[in-house]
Amino acid sequence: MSSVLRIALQKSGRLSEDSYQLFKECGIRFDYGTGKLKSISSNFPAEFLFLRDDDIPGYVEDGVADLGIVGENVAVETNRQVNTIHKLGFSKCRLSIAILRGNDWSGIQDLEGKNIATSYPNLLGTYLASQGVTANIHEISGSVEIAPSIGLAEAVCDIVSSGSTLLSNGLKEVETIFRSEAILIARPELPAEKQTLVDKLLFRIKAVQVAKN
Ligand code: PRT
Ligand code: ZN
Repeated sequence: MSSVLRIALQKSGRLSEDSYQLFKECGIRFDYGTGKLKSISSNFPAEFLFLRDDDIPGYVEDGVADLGIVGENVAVETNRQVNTIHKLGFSKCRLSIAILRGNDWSGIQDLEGKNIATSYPNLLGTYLASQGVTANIHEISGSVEIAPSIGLAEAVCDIVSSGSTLLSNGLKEVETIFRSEAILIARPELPAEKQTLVDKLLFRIKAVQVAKN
C-alpha cells in the first residue's frame, strides 16, 4: 500500500485560515470547513485531520498524525516529543507578563511571592526559574486578562498580539517571555517513504515562502 501523510491542522481558530491557505498555495487540494473531521487530498498523498490546537502535539507524538501545524507556544507548553521541522511565519504573537496599569514595575523580581494567572504554567515556570523568582502560578484556561481586576492575581502571563485586549482590561505589558509563530512539527522517526513525502511538501512550502518575500 502506498503511503499517505496524515497532517493535523487546527479545526477553527487563529491558525486555521493561514494553514489551509498554505496548502492551497502548495497546490494541495482538500475540503475543509464543512464540519468534517478529516479530509483526503484529491491530488497529493495526504489526509488532513481537523483538531483543537492543544491536542495536535500529542497526536503527532503518538504517531496518529505524521505532521501538524501549531503555535510554538503550544508546542513548547505541551512538552511533547516532536520535531520542529519548519517555521511558517504566520500567527505571530508573544507571551508576556502584564500588570494593572496603575502599578509600578521595576523588574521581574517584583513578582516574588506574587500570584500570576496564566494558561501557560510550564513556559512561565521555566522563565521564572531562569530569573530566580518564586511566584504562585494559577493555571486558568481562558479569560486570563480579567484576573487582576477581580483580585485573583497581581499579574497575568498571556498571549499578546496587538495589545488591545490588555489595554481594554486595564493592564500594561511589562515583560515578554516568549515569541511565537506557527510551526510545522513532525513525529520522530518517520518511515522512509513518508519522509520522502515530507521532503516533497517542504520543498513546496519553501518555494511558496520564497515567492512571497
Ligand atoms: O479551539 P482551539 O483550542 O483550537 O483554539 P484556541 O482558542 O486555543 O487558540 P487560538 O485559535 O485563539 O490561537 C491559536 C494560536 O494562534 C495560539 O496558540 C498562538 O500561537 C496564535 N496567536 C496569535 C494567538 C494570538 N495571535 C492572539 N492574539 N493566540 C491567542 N491570541 C489571543 C490571546 O490569548 C488574547 O486573549 O488574543 C488575545 C490578545 O490579542 P490582542 O490582539 O488583543 O493582543
Ligand atoms: Zn487551544
